[in-house]
Amino acid sequence: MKIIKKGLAVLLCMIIMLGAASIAANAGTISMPYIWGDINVNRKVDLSDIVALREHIMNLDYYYETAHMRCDLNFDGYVNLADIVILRRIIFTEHAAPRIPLVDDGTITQIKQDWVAKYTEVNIDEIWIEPYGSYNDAVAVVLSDSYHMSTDNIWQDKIDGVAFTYFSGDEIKVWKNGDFYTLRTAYESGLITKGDLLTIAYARRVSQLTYYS
Ligand SMILES: [Ca+2]
Ligand SMILES: [Ca+2]
Repeated sequence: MKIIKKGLAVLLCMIIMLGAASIAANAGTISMPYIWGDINVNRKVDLSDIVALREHIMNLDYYYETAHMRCDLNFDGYVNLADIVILRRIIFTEHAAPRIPLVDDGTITQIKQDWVAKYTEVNIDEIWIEPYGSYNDAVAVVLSDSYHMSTDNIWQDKIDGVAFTYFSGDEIKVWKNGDFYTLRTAYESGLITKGDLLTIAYARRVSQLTYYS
């Protein structure tokens, strides 16, 4: 099972990296390959998804599996009745997916420059960056470069009830005014709100699932 876990981690890591361009191009719209609430992956959200979600609850899988990611609609790391409540709201009240606030190209370049100045010696073009939205000038991102290689550790951080699964090396950071913070520090120090945290969790889910759709 451990080998399978590691294989999945590597695969998901690759998918996250492949998804970078996609999320940047599509952020702010709802026409994404991953549709919030589409549990059975038929590109519609309807009663059949409630059936599929109930089936998943009866047969729980490991937390990092894609089915579990699709089912965890409130991003708390669990799949249970609370997610059915959200799904019913999505279906019956047209409850919309969180909107990911766009990050402009100039800000992306600035974040890369600040990252180089503080943490690495690589050329700015060698930095891979995936934005998860801009929140009152605080920008959530995943950054990597050849000096910061990922490992195959999987761990989960839960911040005020919002779960983030990390494949080591792809932790979400928050940039503001040239400084970088962990997501937890950014939230606990008031740089981002609980609502922002949920949107960031959604953006990450979109990233992780985009190439499975
Ligand atoms: Ca569906
Ligand atoms: Ca949940």
